[in-house]
Amino acid sequence: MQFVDQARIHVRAGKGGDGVVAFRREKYVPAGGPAGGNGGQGGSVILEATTDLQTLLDFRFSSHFHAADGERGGPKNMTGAQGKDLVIKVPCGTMAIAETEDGETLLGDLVEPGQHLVVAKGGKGGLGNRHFLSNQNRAPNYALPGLPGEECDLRLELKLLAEVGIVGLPNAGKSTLISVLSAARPKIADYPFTTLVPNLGVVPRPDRDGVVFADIPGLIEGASFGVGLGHEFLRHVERTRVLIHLIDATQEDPWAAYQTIQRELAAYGELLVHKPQIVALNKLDAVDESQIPHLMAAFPQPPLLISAAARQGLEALLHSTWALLEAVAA
Ligand SMILES: Nc1nc2c(ncn2[C@@H]2O[C@H](COP(=O)(O)OP(=O)(O)OP(=O)(O)O)[C@@H](O)[C@H]2O)c(=O)[nH]1
Ligand SMILES: [Mg+2]
Repeated sequence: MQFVDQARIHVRAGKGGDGVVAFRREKYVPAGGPAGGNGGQGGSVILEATTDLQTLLDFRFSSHFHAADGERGGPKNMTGAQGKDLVIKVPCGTMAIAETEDGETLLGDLVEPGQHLVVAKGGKGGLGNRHFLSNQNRAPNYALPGLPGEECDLRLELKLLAEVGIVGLPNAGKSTLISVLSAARPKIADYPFTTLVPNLGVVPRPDRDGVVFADIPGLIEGASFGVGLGHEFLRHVERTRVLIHLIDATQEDPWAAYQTIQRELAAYGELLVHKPQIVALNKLDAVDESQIPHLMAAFPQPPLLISAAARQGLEALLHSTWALLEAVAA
């Protein structure tokens, strides 16, 4: 599936620095004692949750992450410098799952902004020969190498897909809408079921983080019972906070179209049909102006009037969306 809410990365922590063998050399002291320092600890790879990111999109372009190695110990009992940790920012809501031949292990859930999760621990530095000084051995001439850092394949999963779900019958213009509001470029065509999987787009919001919108395809009559593509995607609708219900105003009975979708949402679950919703009639550019009052009269609450293709009414639509998001957050 083509969701951008999953990413695979490889993480490798730094190797510990080697311990060293060294002896003190001092004036007037013929045979100085052991003085080889320990190696520094390798850097760890750490995930950090941030509200700056909404998707795992960035990981399509970089997928290998290595933290720095620790440095070798030095003479005069000097411990080598620690390798720097590598901090990878991920959106809040990201789950980190380690994938091994034996299966999968959930390493953790990054929920709160600033939360950290060590996904690969840096290797321990090796002990220098100074550490092995004892009464039995006054001049140990061995030291230990640093240990390798942990390494693993990680799957990142972002459960919180989108805050705003765009629902509506096939061909309503959902993909067109997300394409004019965000940088997403889904396929658009004048036949139903053009979109086969939900498209995500980040829609900029003034003075705030962008908001992830999802174009939820394939909802038709019977979707809640598994007809069409829609059933699988209703669970994504479940996770959104508000819905934009888009209706093609050029079809014969827009109100019937609205009710079809409402019935499917209701049949899937209480949660969906009671989700706050903005109703928008689309393709107003293709409707005869004299028809508009008649169209609107069918709806108990007047819907917003937009044209995604002609980019009309979008400001009002976004304005209502931000207000509704604020209201549900309060
Ligand atoms: N005249 C007009 N046509 C529009 C508008 N918005 C979308 N369309 C057209 O309607 C058709 C369907 O648009 P899509 O964006 O693919 O619709 P969709 O809801 O994503 O459809 P599916 O992916 O098939 O469910 C395309 O031919 C669009 O060009 C609009 O505002 N005005
Ligand atoms: Mg589409």
